[in-house]
Amino acid sequence: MRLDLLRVHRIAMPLVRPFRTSFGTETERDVILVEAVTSEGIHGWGECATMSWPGYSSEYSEGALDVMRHHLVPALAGTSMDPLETQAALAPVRGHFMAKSAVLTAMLDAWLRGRDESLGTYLGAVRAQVDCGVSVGIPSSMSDLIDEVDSYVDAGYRRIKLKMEPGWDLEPVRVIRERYPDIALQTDANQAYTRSDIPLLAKFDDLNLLLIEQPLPEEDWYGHVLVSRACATPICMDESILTVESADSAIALGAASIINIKPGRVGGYLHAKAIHDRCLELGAPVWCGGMLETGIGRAANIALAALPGFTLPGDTSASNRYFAQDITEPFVLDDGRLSVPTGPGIGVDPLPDVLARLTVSVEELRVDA
Ligand code: NPQ
Ligand code: MG
Repeated sequence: MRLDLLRVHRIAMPLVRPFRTSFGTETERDVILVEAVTSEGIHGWGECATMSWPGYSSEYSEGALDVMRHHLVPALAGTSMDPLETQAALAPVRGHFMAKSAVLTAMLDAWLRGRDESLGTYLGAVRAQVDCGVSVGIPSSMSDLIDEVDSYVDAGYRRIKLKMEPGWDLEPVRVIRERYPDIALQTDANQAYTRSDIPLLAKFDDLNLLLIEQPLPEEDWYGHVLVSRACATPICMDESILTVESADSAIALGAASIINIKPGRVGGYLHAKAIHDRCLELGAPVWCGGMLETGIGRAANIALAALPGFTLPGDTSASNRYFAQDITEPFVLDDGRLSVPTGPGIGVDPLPDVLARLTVSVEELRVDA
């Protein structure tokens, strides 16, 4: 089985409500779906985690498309569909993890469908359902925050994450902690603080949080060591972690004690599994992050989150957290959990009519033999 072509679908997904973080406000998810078509006519799907602009990290959708067209697809010429071989073929291209992940996942999905094996089984899932958390954006008022958190608690989410930034941090977290004394609660700053904010970050110690995620800029490793020393609350890294070695360094240096694994950010599911394996050896908990994925990316993330080291609830929310209409059959919360898909590959497909309705453009990237 060989790769014939990659079909790149650009889709515009309206969000059910604006999602504000310390880096900006998103009202629509501009999604790139990669469809791998093999010589046997098998179709596999991968979702690109990029946003339309480089606000979360330096990667962004037009950049991902450019590197796919000019560097990733040409590098795939002559390779088989074997996941280790496709990953090795892209390794000479530095960075561009989200673009690589989308391409590799589409090919992995097609390869697994050809073998009639699910992604969960292939990765080593040990659970049929995963505990789900939800990420709450920065709202326009405290009463909006309370209403939104109430709705997620009522929906059964097993952990709440509050986005924060300077000026919206200690007070809202304290309000939610007082309203829900026992709920699993954590925060995410998306790099919005500096070393001079360490005394402020230490004040969260009174609020019994699971963790504080990525308080400082992604490059500030020693700063995270200082935060970790000053805070009893565990520090988790997201944006800083790109490879097994960066995860290993984070734990060894004491920059973080918990790792957020996002398959897009680390270049695909094999790399995500490798980071999981290393953290499991080190005894460091991991959890599966989210990038507002449609059902395509969500399905694969849920399979990953079923691995044994994913001991904390992930940002693997139900479809309706973000979208009134998902591109696949919706993922629906059941007692705060989602079921790991059991079908071949990622186990889900785009709904053809929904895909057609939301598609902005389609481009075919051919692989020379
Ligand atoms: C995080 N995600 O953990 C991110 C960042 C994030 C679920 O909190 C559009 C596309 C908007 C991707 C906003 C969650 C986004 C985005 C935030 C990712 O840091
Ligand atoms: Mg984060």
